Amino acid sequence: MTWTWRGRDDGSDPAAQRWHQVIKPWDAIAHARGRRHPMVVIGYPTDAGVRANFGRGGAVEGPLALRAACANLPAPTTHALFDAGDVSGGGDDVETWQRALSAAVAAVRAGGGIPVILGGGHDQAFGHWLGTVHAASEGSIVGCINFDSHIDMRPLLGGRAHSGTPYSQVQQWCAAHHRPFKYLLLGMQQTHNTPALIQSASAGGGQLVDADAFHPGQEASLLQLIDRFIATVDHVCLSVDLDVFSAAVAPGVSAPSPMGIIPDATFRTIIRRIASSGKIAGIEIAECAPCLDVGGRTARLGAAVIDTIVRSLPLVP
Ligand SMILES: [Mn+2]
Repeated sequence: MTWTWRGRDDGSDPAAQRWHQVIKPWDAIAHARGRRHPMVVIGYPTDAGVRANFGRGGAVEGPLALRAACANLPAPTTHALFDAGDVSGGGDDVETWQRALSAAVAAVRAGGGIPVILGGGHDQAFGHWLGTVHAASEGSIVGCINFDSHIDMRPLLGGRAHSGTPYSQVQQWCAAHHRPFKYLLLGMQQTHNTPALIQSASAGGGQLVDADAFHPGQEASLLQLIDRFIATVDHVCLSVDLDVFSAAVAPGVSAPSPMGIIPDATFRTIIRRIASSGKIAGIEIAECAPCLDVGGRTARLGAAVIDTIVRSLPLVP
């Protein structure tokens, strides 16, 4: 389905404009030069990976709902906004979707943009990361920071990817190419991951931070841990799976989290710290399923998270 950007209009004063008034179609060739810090929306309209993972479908409509929720956000004063459209063509084949996203991300990176991926099942995280690696200079280290209640390092099912495998795929790619695997998970719920999975992910190089760490008393040590992780990588692919949040604020996901984190001041401090690192190569919002949502609150939360990140991105000269 095609989306036409539209929304509230308070006039053409730059300080009064919203996303829908300033966002332009992305053309990497035309925009590669002369545009400062472009942010480029890419839709990942599939829940094939969610269904292959025995989850509740609906994320296929996520990009549409997230675009609608972003339309009325205040236009950033520091970044030009573009929309590269949706990737397509995968049918039920998750790896085909991942390859299509990887190509789209690499093209945006080559054009000097920061992709803003709107999902879609969390299998998108592998395409996001792989496209970033392909566009990055040889030998640079691309790390993953993932807000998620699930580790998403489960084994492939019959050799096939699904929404629970993106970071297993990153790990396997790194092992096959003799590259360091850099993965930081924030907001894990013990309830949603087996002890075997927690053990194997930790042993395999994943750094897992429990949702209980999102507490004002632990904020300083969590910020330190994040700073230390970021210092070990050249680029960060930042992913926010909306099921990291409590089902009360994010009901519109395949696998809601009754005891998930809330988007309070501690969460905002954490995500601003990551965004301000200067190493963000791409941003993604995963698992937005509008048909499971309540009054659009999950899509609005996804848009608010994007807005919070974009406001904290430093201006790279
Ligand atoms: Mn996930």
